[in-house]
Amino acid sequence: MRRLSVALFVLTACSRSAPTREYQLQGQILDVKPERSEVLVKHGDIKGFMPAMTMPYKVQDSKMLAGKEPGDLITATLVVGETEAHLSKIDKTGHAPIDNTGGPDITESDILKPGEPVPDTKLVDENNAARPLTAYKGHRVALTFMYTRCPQPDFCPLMDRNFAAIQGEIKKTPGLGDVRLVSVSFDPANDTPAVLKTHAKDLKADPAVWHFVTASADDMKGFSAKFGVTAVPSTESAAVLIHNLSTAVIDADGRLVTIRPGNMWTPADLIADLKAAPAPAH
Ligand SMILES: [Cu+2]
Repeated sequence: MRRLSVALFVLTACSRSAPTREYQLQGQILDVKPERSEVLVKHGDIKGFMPAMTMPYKVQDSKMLAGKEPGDLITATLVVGETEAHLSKIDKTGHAPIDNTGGPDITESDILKPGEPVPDTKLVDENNAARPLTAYKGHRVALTFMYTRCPQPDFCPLMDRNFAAIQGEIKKTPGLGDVRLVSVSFDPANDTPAVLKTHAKDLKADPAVWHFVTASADDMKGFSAKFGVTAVPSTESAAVLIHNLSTAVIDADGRLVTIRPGNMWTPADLIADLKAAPAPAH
């Protein structure tokens, strides 16, 4: 009996999730997006975690954004989990005009709007071959962001599972034969073409349909920002990135149809977006 209770205790201790950490930040709200439960904050150094930066943060509850406006000065509590970060508390301390000097890292105006041409970057695929987005002219494209080391099952691995399901769906739907899938890794330091190739094989990605690409760290930062994606190493481990997610549908002329932020969409949602995008002319 005694032995059993010891074993149970060990099991419980092992399954406990990784601890979260909390930081205080001071900054200014630049934009409020209640529908995305997101707020764009320009903040000072977060001691022990992050240098001064402007980036979008998820809030624990969109109700926290009621009455908040661009220009509000705030103090906030940032909760950092293993792979995600969000604000759990926001207190308004004042209001000031927004000073646009100093180059924020991502602003709302950086993020592509529907109808805009998706800019290209030097993307390299899992065969170490150049794979520019211009090569997809004439194809509707679903593009998502991920990295292969992601430890959070409902983040990047979910994007992989969703794309695998979409690959299956487009193969059996005659009207979707032109669709191509592109998974973009924002972790070029680890996700070399060889690593991406193994990952693609593990997912049974059909090389005719689904490609895995990455770019230099600099190019990737600018490219992912267009989709509202940021990825910064966690302080615990350089192998773990604090990041958000974004999945885009691009039409056959290379223009953005829609962006689905986060992980709440389903393969059926994306298939509907793809069907709504005009099929390429033959
Ligand atoms: Cu991830």
